[in-house]
Amino acid sequence: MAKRMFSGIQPSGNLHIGNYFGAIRPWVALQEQYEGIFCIVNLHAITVVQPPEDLRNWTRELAAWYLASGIDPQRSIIFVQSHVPPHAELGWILQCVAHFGELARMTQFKSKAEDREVVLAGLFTYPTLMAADILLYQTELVPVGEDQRQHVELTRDLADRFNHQYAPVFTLPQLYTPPEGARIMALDDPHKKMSKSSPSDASRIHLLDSPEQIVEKIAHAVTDSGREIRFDRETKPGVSNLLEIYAAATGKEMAEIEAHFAGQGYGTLKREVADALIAELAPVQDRFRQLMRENDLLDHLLAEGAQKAQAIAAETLRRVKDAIGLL
Ligand code: ATP
Ligand code: LTN
Repeated sequence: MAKRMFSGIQPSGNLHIGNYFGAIRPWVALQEQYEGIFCIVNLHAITVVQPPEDLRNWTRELAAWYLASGIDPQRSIIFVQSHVPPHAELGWILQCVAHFGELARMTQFKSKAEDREVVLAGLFTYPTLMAADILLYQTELVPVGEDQRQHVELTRDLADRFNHQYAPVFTLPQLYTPPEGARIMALDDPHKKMSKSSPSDASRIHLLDSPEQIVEKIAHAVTDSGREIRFDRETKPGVSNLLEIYAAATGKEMAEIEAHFAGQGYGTLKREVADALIAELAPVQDRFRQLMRENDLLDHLLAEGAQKAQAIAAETLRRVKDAIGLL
């Protein structure tokens, strides 16, 4: 039997190229070797308050982006987290395995909590729900962007603790991050990660941006002092981010890219980065638009996906309850 990979994205805004290069595109490539299970994690999305109509739309759109990018529903399972109740159930149980202190150390929680006046309790326990997502499927590989490393490490710790405390139920998953595009930075501040929920639209390229918008946003991207085009995150964070985007979009090696841009100015670099992005995104955008016209097809695929996911998840949950002594 093929090894399994599991990953998910929150329907919490419009997708950007960080989500695409850091997550979705690696999933598509890994489908050749792994049985894929891809979740739309709407229960994670409500750890900050979302307008209901937006949540509904983003959920459908996310399913369409998965398919448009090349996730093959014949081969992989695509489903919505809230359609499969074992996620919430195991999420609770893992809250009773995790320690308060280890959740308090999660850097994503600390940075998200810092920005807001009201911090929901679910934002704090978020990593236990993510661990439940992964562990329900006896997952071997979790392909995600670099920012999720700490959550995957916690997942391994919780699985290992459970296995020793109760019974060996869970497989310990491995993290996978892609060689290029695992951490795309904000265009207006190369010290911050590009993110869906940042208030600044100019900070990110959305997957649905038009060629004109892409050219404009890249043209305004922050660069660095000096004129040299060289990959060095320390001293040239802005230029390095553009080079990394170029590498992700073209599949070329960094040494080749540096040689290509040697002696050129920032203007040339920006034009070529925009062109590479436009070329990579155009066919995905076409398929996305087509899929969004076929609501029935999306709903049908999501219902089918939920059924398949439920069958696997229910079996793990049964073993978990048995191990703990929940009658
Ligand atoms: P939010 O701002 O709502 O937290 P986000 O943009 O960080 O959203 P997530 O839904 O948290 O997106 O992440 C989905 C996937 O995309 C994860 O695997 C994550 O690691 C990856 N990802 C998110 N941002 C980036 C980025 N800037 N570069 C590379 N990968 C990213
Ligand atoms: N926390 C992740 C989304 C997520 C996820 C998962 C990723 C929820 N459950 C399971 C991989 C596996 C994020 O990107 N913010």
